[in-house]
Amino acid sequence: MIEFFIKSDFFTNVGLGDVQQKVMTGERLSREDGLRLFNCEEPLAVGTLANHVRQQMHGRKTYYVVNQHINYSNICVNRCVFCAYQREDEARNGAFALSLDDIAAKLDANAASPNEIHIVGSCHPTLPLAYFEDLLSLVRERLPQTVIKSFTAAEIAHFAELAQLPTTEVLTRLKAAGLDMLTGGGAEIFDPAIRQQLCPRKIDAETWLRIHGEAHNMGIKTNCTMLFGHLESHEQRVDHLIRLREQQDISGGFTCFIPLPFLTENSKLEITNQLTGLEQLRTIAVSRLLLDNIPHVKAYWIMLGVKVAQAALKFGADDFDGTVVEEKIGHEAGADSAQAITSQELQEMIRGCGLNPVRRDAKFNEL
Ligand code: V47
Repeated sequence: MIEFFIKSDFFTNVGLGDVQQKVMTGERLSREDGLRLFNCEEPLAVGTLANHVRQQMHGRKTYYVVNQHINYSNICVNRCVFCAYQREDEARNGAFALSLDDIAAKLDANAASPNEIHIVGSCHPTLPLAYFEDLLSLVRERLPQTVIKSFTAAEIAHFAELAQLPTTEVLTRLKAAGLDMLTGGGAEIFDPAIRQQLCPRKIDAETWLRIHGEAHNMGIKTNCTMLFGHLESHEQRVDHLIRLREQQDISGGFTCFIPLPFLTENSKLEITNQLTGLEQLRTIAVSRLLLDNIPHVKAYWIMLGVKVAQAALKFGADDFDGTVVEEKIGHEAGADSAQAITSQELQEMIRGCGLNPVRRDAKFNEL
Protein backbone atom coordinates (compact mmCIF):
# COMPACT_ATOMS: atom_id res chain seq x y z
CA MET A 1 0.00 0.00 0.00
CA ILE A 2 2.73 2.45 0.97
CA GLU A 3 4.43 1.81 -2.41
CA PHE A 4 1.35 3.23 -4.16
CA PHE A 5 1.64 6.46 -2.16
CA ILE A 6 5.39 6.69 -2.84
CA LYS A 7 4.87 6.28 -6.61
CA SER A 8 2.23 9.00 -6.59
CA ASP A 9 4.65 11.43 -4.86
CA PHE A 10 2.16 11.74 -2.00
CA PHE A 11 4.87 12.13 0.67
CA THR A 12 6.94 14.55 -1.40
CA ASN A 13 3.88 16.66 -2.10
CA VAL A 14 3.14 17.03 1.61
CA GLY A 15 6.80 17.81 2.42
CA LEU A 16 7.71 14.45 3.96
CA GLY A 17 9.73 12.90 1.11
CA ASP A 18 12.95 12.70 3.12
CA VAL A 19 11.17 11.44 6.26
CA GLN A 20 9.51 8.70 4.20
CA GLN A 21 12.99 7.73 2.86
CA LYS A 22 14.30 7.41 6.41
CA VAL A 23 11.30 5.33 7.48
CA MET A 24 11.74 2.97 4.53
CA THR A 25 15.46 2.47 5.25
CA GLY A 26 15.05 2.22 9.04
CA GLU A 27 17.04 5.38 9.73
CA ARG A 28 16.29 6.99 13.08
CA LEU A 29 14.08 10.09 12.94
CA SER A 30 15.37 13.31 14.49
CA ARG A 31 13.67 15.74 16.86
CA GLU A 32 13.08 18.02 13.87
CA ASP A 33 11.50 15.17 11.88
CA GLY A 34 9.15 14.60 14.82
CA LEU A 35 8.07 18.23 14.75
CA ARG A 36 7.54 18.15 11.01
CA LEU A 37 5.30 15.11 11.43
CA PHE A 38 3.20 17.11 13.90
CA ASN A 39 3.10 20.15 11.61
CA CYS A 40 2.44 18.31 8.34
CA GLU A 41 -0.86 19.42 6.83
CA GLU A 42 -1.81 15.82 5.94
CA PRO A 43 -2.29 13.55 8.98
CA LEU A 44 -2.99 10.58 6.69
CA ALA A 45 0.61 10.78 5.43
CA VAL A 46 1.85 10.48 9.03
CA GLY A 47 -0.59 7.64 9.70
CA THR A 48 0.48 5.76 6.57
CA LEU A 49 4.15 5.91 7.63
CA ALA A 50 3.31 4.74 11.15
CA ASN A 51 1.12 1.94 9.84
CA HIS A 52 3.98 0.82 7.60
CA VAL A 53 6.31 0.58 10.62
CA ARG A 54 3.61 -1.21 12.64
CA GLN A 55 3.17 -3.74 9.83
CA GLN A 56 6.94 -4.27 9.52
CA MET A 57 7.14 -4.96 13.26
CA HIS A 58 3.95 -6.93 13.88
CA GLY A 59 2.21 -7.69 10.56
CA ARG A 60 -1.52 -8.04 11.21
CA LYS A 61 -1.02 -9.19 14.79
CA THR A 62 -2.95 -7.11 17.29
CA TYR A 63 -2.45 -7.94 20.93
CA TYR A 64 -5.00 -8.03 23.72
CA VAL A 65 -4.88 -9.27 27.29
CA VAL A 66 -7.32 -10.83 29.72
CA ASN A 67 -6.50 -8.58 32.66
CA GLN A 68 -7.88 -7.02 35.82
CA HIS A 69 -7.19 -3.54 37.14
CA ILE A 70 -7.14 -2.94 40.88
CA ASN A 71 -7.02 0.65 42.24
CA TYR A 72 -6.14 0.29 45.92
CA SER A 73 -6.65 3.93 46.97
CA ASN A 74 -7.26 7.44 45.62
CA ILE A 75 -6.05 9.39 48.68
CA CYS A 76 -2.96 11.17 47.46
CA VAL A 77 -0.39 13.67 48.74
CA ASN A 78 0.53 14.86 45.24
CA ARG A 79 -2.59 16.86 44.34
CA CYS A 80 -1.87 16.98 40.61
CA VAL A 81 -4.04 19.69 39.08
CA PHE A 82 -5.20 17.57 36.12
CA CYS A 83 -6.21 14.50 38.14
CA ALA A 84 -9.93 13.86 38.70
CA TYR A 85 -9.26 10.61 40.54
CA GLN A 86 -7.29 11.85 43.55
CA ARG A 87 -8.76 12.92 46.91
CA GLU A 88 -6.81 15.07 49.36
CA ASP A 89 -7.75 13.08 52.46
CA GLU A 90 -10.05 10.36 53.69
CA ALA A 91 -12.79 12.82 54.68
CA ARG A 92 -13.39 13.85 51.05
CA ASN A 93 -16.39 12.58 49.16
CA GLY A 94 -15.50 9.37 47.31
CA ALA A 95 -12.15 8.85 49.08
CA PHE A 96 -11.22 5.19 49.54
CA ALA A 97 -8.38 2.91 50.61
CA LEU A 98 -8.97 -0.80 50.16
CA SER A 99 -8.05 -3.34 52.80
CA LEU A 100 -6.25 -6.49 51.70
CA ASP A 101 -9.53 -8.37 52.28
CA ASP A 102 -11.32 -5.98 49.89
CA ILE A 103 -8.67 -6.68 47.26
CA ALA A 104 -8.86 -10.45 47.80
CA ALA A 105 -12.65 -10.22 47.32
CA LYS A 106 -12.20 -8.36 44.00
CA LEU A 107 -9.78 -11.01 42.76
CA ASP A 108 -12.04 -13.85 43.91
CA ALA A 109 -15.09 -12.29 42.23
CA ASN A 110 -13.39 -12.46 38.81
CA ALA A 111 -14.32 -15.75 37.13
CA ALA A 112 -11.82 -15.21 34.26
CA SER A 113 -8.21 -16.33 34.64
CA PRO A 114 -6.36 -13.05 34.09
CA ASN A 115 -2.92 -13.08 32.46
CA GLU A 116 -2.15 -9.63 33.86
CA ILE A 117 -3.01 -7.90 37.12
CA HIS A 118 -2.55 -4.13 36.91
CA ILE A 119 -2.41 -2.46 40.34
CA VAL A 120 -2.04 1.29 40.82
CA GLY A 121 -3.39 3.73 43.37
CA SER A 122 -2.03 6.96 44.74
CA CYS A 123 0.78 8.37 46.85
CA HIS A 124 -1.13 7.55 50.05
CA PRO A 125 0.03 9.49 53.13
CA THR A 126 0.48 6.51 55.46
CA LEU A 127 0.17 3.08 53.79
CA PRO A 128 3.53 1.43 54.59
CA LEU A 129 5.75 -0.68 52.35
CA ALA A 130 4.61 -3.80 54.24
CA TYR A 131 1.03 -3.22 52.96
CA PHE A 132 2.29 -3.36 49.36
CA GLU A 133 4.48 -6.42 50.03
CA ASP A 134 1.45 -8.17 51.56
CA LEU A 135 -0.72 -7.05 48.65
CA LEU A 136 1.70 -8.55 46.10
CA SER A 137 2.05 -11.77 48.11
CA LEU A 138 -1.73 -12.07 48.26
CA VAL A 139 -2.06 -11.74 44.48
CA ARG A 140 0.88 -14.08 43.86
CA GLU A 141 -0.62 -16.73 46.16
CA ARG A 142 -3.99 -16.62 44.38
CA LEU A 143 -2.64 -16.28 40.82
CA PRO A 144 0.78 -17.96 40.72
CA GLN A 145 1.10 -17.81 36.89
CA THR A 146 -0.19 -14.27 36.34
CA VAL A 147 2.13 -11.37 35.49
CA ILE A 148 1.78 -8.72 38.21
CA LYS A 149 2.27 -5.23 36.73
CA SER A 150 2.06 -2.77 39.57
CA PHE A 151 2.73 0.79 40.66
CA THR A 152 4.06 3.85 38.90
CA ALA A 153 7.56 5.26 39.43
CA ALA A 154 5.85 8.05 41.42
CA GLU A 155 4.46 5.46 43.85
CA ILE A 156 7.85 3.71 44.13
CA ALA A 157 9.51 7.04 45.00
CA HIS A 158 6.78 7.74 47.55
CA PHE A 159 7.06 4.31 49.23
CA ALA A 160 10.82 4.89 49.43
CA GLU A 161 10.39 8.30 51.04
CA LEU A 162 7.94 6.98 53.66
CA ALA A 163 10.17 3.98 54.45
CA GLN A 164 13.37 6.07 54.36
CA LEU A 165 14.89 3.58 51.92
CA PRO A 166 16.56 3.94 48.52
CA THR A 167 14.23 3.25 45.57
CA THR A 168 16.45 0.29 44.56
CA GLU A 169 15.79 -1.33 47.95
CA VAL A 170 12.02 -0.78 47.57
CA LEU A 171 12.10 -2.37 44.11
CA THR A 172 14.12 -5.32 45.45
CA ARG A 173 11.62 -5.92 48.26
CA LEU A 174 8.59 -5.61 45.99
CA LYS A 175 10.18 -7.94 43.44
CA ALA A 176 10.76 -10.51 46.18
CA ALA A 177 7.05 -10.21 47.11
CA GLY A 178 5.90 -10.91 43.53
CA LEU A 179 6.25 -7.73 41.43
CA ASP A 180 7.00 -8.59 37.78
CA MET A 181 6.61 -5.23 36.04
CA LEU A 182 6.05 -1.52 36.72
CA THR A 183 3.25 0.34 34.98
CA GLY A 184 4.07 3.35 32.82
CA GLY A 185 1.97 5.93 34.70
CA GLY A 186 3.13 9.15 36.30
CA ALA A 187 5.28 10.27 33.36
CA GLU A 188 2.75 12.96 32.32
CA ILE A 189 4.93 15.40 30.32
CA PHE A 190 8.61 15.62 31.17
CA ASP A 191 9.06 19.32 30.39
CA PRO A 192 9.78 20.98 33.78
CA ALA A 193 7.77 24.17 33.14
CA ILE A 194 4.60 22.25 32.21
CA ARG A 195 5.20 19.73 35.00
CA GLN A 196 5.36 22.64 37.45
CA GLN A 197 1.88 23.69 36.36
CA LEU A 198 0.35 20.20 36.15
CA CYS A 199 1.88 18.32 39.03
CA PRO A 200 4.40 20.38 41.03
CA ARG A 201 4.68 17.84 43.87
CA LYS A 202 5.17 14.79 41.69
CA ILE A 203 8.66 13.37 41.04
CA ASP A 204 10.49 15.15 38.22
CA ALA A 205 11.38 13.65 34.84
CA GLU A 206 14.91 12.69 35.91
CA THR A 207 13.62 10.73 38.92
CA TRP A 208 10.89 9.02 36.84
CA LEU A 209 13.46 7.94 34.24
CA ARG A 210 16.02 6.93 36.90
CA ILE A 211 13.54 4.61 38.65
CA HIS A 212 12.61 2.94 35.35
CA GLY A 213 16.33 2.50 34.62
CA GLU A 214 16.83 0.94 38.06
CA ALA A 215 13.94 -1.45 37.46
CA HIS A 216 15.32 -2.43 34.04
CA ASN A 217 18.74 -3.08 35.55
CA MET A 218 17.23 -5.55 38.01
CA GLY A 219 15.26 -7.40 35.31
CA ILE A 220 11.92 -5.70 35.95
CA LYS A 221 10.33 -4.69 32.64
CA THR A 222 8.25 -1.51 32.61
CA ASN A 223 5.81 0.40 30.41
CA CYS A 224 5.86 4.13 29.68
CA THR A 225 3.22 6.78 29.03
CA MET A 226 2.68 10.35 27.89
CA LEU A 227 -0.29 12.46 28.98
CA PHE A 228 -1.05 14.85 26.10
CA GLY A 229 -3.62 17.41 25.03
CA HIS A 230 -3.43 19.77 28.03
CA LEU A 231 -0.92 22.67 28.18
CA GLU A 232 1.95 21.16 26.24
CA SER A 233 3.23 22.11 22.79
CA HIS A 234 4.20 19.75 19.97
CA GLU A 235 7.87 20.48 20.83
CA GLN A 236 7.25 19.27 24.38
CA ARG A 237 5.55 16.08 23.12
CA VAL A 238 8.49 15.37 20.82
CA ASP A 239 10.93 16.08 23.67
CA HIS A 240 9.06 13.63 25.92
CA LEU A 241 9.21 10.89 23.29
CA ILE A 242 12.90 11.47 22.63
CA ARG A 243 13.70 11.25 26.34
CA LEU A 244 11.90 7.90 26.52
CA ARG A 245 13.85 6.73 23.46
CA GLU A 246 17.16 7.81 25.05
CA GLN A 247 16.33 5.96 28.27
CA GLN A 248 15.44 2.86 26.25
CA ASP A 249 18.82 3.08 24.47
CA ILE A 250 20.47 2.99 27.89
CA SER A 251 18.43 0.45 29.86
CA GLY A 252 16.26 -1.33 27.27
CA GLY A 253 13.41 -2.49 29.52
CA PHE A 254 10.38 -0.58 28.18
CA THR A 255 7.86 -3.02 26.70
CA CYS A 256 4.95 -0.83 25.66
CA PHE A 257 4.24 2.89 25.23
CA ILE A 258 0.77 4.14 26.16
CA PRO A 259 -0.29 7.57 24.82
CA LEU A 260 -2.95 8.99 27.18
CA PRO A 261 -5.21 11.78 25.84
CA PHE A 262 -6.15 14.18 28.63
CA LEU A 263 -9.79 13.80 29.73
CA THR A 264 -11.21 16.99 31.17
CA GLU A 265 -14.27 16.12 33.30
CA ASN A 266 -13.92 16.79 37.06
CA SER A 267 -10.43 18.14 36.46
CA LYS A 268 -9.29 21.45 37.98
CA LEU A 269 -7.15 22.06 34.91
CA GLU A 270 -8.90 24.31 32.42
CA ILE A 271 -7.81 24.03 28.82
CA THR A 272 -8.86 26.06 25.82
CA ASN A 273 -8.41 23.53 22.99
CA GLN A 274 -10.07 20.13 23.19
CA LEU A 275 -8.15 17.36 21.41
CA THR A 276 -9.71 16.17 18.17
CA GLY A 277 -9.77 12.45 17.34
CA LEU A 278 -7.45 13.21 14.45
CA GLU A 279 -4.90 14.87 16.74
CA GLN A 280 -5.03 11.83 19.03
CA LEU A 281 -4.37 9.56 16.03
CA ARG A 282 -1.54 11.77 14.77
CA THR A 283 0.11 11.72 18.21
CA ILE A 284 -0.08 7.91 18.30
CA ALA A 285 1.44 7.79 14.80
CA VAL A 286 4.31 10.15 15.66
CA SER A 287 4.98 8.09 18.79
CA ARG A 288 5.26 4.89 16.74
CA LEU A 289 7.65 6.61 14.34
CA LEU A 290 9.92 8.22 16.96
CA LEU A 291 9.99 5.32 19.45
CA ASP A 292 11.87 2.99 17.13
CA ASN A 293 13.29 1.01 20.06
CA ILE A 294 10.07 0.34 22.00
CA PRO A 295 8.33 -2.77 20.69
CA HIS A 296 4.66 -1.98 21.35
CA VAL A 297 2.27 0.99 21.23
CA LYS A 298 -1.06 0.64 23.00
CA ALA A 299 -4.45 1.91 21.81
CA TYR A 300 -5.87 2.27 25.33
CA TRP A 301 -9.60 2.03 24.65
CA ILE A 302 -10.50 3.20 28.15
CA MET A 303 -9.13 6.72 27.51
CA LEU A 304 -9.47 6.87 23.69
CA GLY A 305 -12.90 5.28 23.46
CA VAL A 306 -13.25 2.10 21.42
CA LYS A 307 -13.85 3.77 18.05
CA VAL A 308 -10.72 5.97 18.13
CA ALA A 309 -8.79 3.01 19.59
CA GLN A 310 -9.82 0.90 16.60
CA ALA A 311 -8.69 3.64 14.19
CA ALA A 312 -5.40 3.86 16.14
CA LEU A 313 -4.64 0.28 15.08
CA LYS A 314 -4.11 1.73 11.57
CA PHE A 315 -2.08 4.68 12.91
CA GLY A 316 0.76 2.72 14.49
CA ALA A 317 -0.74 0.98 17.54
CA ASP A 318 -0.49 -2.82 17.79
CA ASP A 319 -2.07 -3.45 21.21
CA PHE A 320 -5.71 -3.01 22.29
CA ASP A 321 -5.14 -3.52 26.05
CA GLY A 322 -7.66 -5.75 27.76
CA THR A 323 -10.76 -6.74 29.62
CA VAL A 324 -9.84 -4.46 32.59
CA VAL A 325 -12.98 -5.36 34.72
CA GLU A 326 -13.08 -2.10 36.72
CA GLU A 327 -11.27 1.19 36.03
CA LYS A 328 -11.42 4.42 38.03
CA ILE A 329 -8.73 6.88 36.82
CA GLY A 330 -10.16 7.54 33.35
CA HIS A 331 -13.79 7.13 34.39
CA GLU A 332 -13.51 9.75 37.15
CA ALA A 333 -12.27 12.09 34.39
CA GLY A 334 -15.26 11.43 32.13
CA ALA A 335 -14.15 8.45 30.01
CA ASP A 336 -17.30 7.37 28.18
CA SER A 337 -15.99 3.87 27.49
CA ALA A 338 -17.46 0.84 29.24
CA GLN A 339 -15.95 -0.40 32.53
CA ALA A 340 -15.10 -3.74 30.99
CA ILE A 341 -15.10 -5.56 27.68
CA THR A 342 -15.17 -9.32 27.27
CA SER A 343 -12.37 -11.18 25.59
CA GLN A 344 -14.83 -12.13 22.80
CA GLU A 345 -15.75 -8.47 22.20
CA LEU A 346 -12.08 -7.44 22.07
CA GLN A 347 -11.37 -10.11 19.46
CA GLU A 348 -14.35 -9.01 17.38
CA MET A 349 -13.31 -5.35 17.52
CA ILE A 350 -9.81 -6.25 16.31
CA ARG A 351 -11.12 -8.54 13.56
CA GLY A 352 -13.50 -5.75 12.51
CA CYS A 353 -10.40 -3.73 11.54
CA GLY A 354 -9.11 -6.56 9.32
CA LEU A 355 -6.45 -7.48 11.90
CA ASN A 356 -5.65 -10.69 13.79
CA PRO A 357 -6.22 -10.80 17.56
CA VAL A 358 -3.41 -12.39 19.58
CA ARG A 359 -3.90 -13.03 23.29
CA ARG A 360 -0.85 -12.06 25.38
CA ASP A 361 0.33 -11.66 28.94
CA ALA A 362 1.68 -8.37 30.38
CA LYS A 363 5.15 -9.10 28.99
CA PHE A 364 3.69 -9.70 25.52
CA ASN A 365 4.34 -13.42 25.61
CA GLU A 366 1.81 -14.88 23.15
CA LEU A 367 -0.61 -17.32 24.75
O1 V47 B 1 -0.43 8.38 35.40
C1 V47 B 1 -4.68 10.83 35.06
C2 V47 B 1 -3.22 9.48 33.52
C3 V47 B 1 -2.35 7.53 34.19
C4 V47 B 1 -6.06 11.66 33.62
O2 V47 B 1 1.46 0.77 32.16
C5 V47 B 1 -5.19 10.80 32.96
O3 V47 B 1 0.32 -0.74 31.11
C6 V47 B 1 -6.22 11.23 30.99
O4 V47 B 1 -0.70 4.98 33.41
N1 V47 B 1 -7.08 12.10 31.56
C7 V47 B 1 -2.73 6.18 34.74
N2 V47 B 1 -5.26 10.58 31.67
C8 V47 B 1 -3.03 5.20 33.62
C9 V47 B 1 -1.78 4.52 33.17
C10 V47 B 1 -1.87 3.24 32.44
C11 V47 B 1 -3.05 2.81 31.88
C12 V47 B 1 -3.09 1.59 31.21
C13 V47 B 1 -1.97 0.80 31.13
C14 V47 B 1 -0.80 1.23 31.71
C15 V47 B 1 0.41 0.36 31.65
C16 V47 B 1 -0.73 2.45 32.36
O5 V47 B 1 -3.51 8.15 33.71
C17 V47 B 1 -1.78 8.55 35.12
C18 V47 B 1 -1.99 9.81 34.33
O6 V47 B 1 -0.93 10.03 33.44
N3 V47 B 1 -4.36 10.33 33.88
N4 V47 B 1 -5.75 11.66 34.92
C19 V47 B 1 -7.03 12.34 32.85
N5 V47 B 1 -7.88 13.21 33.42
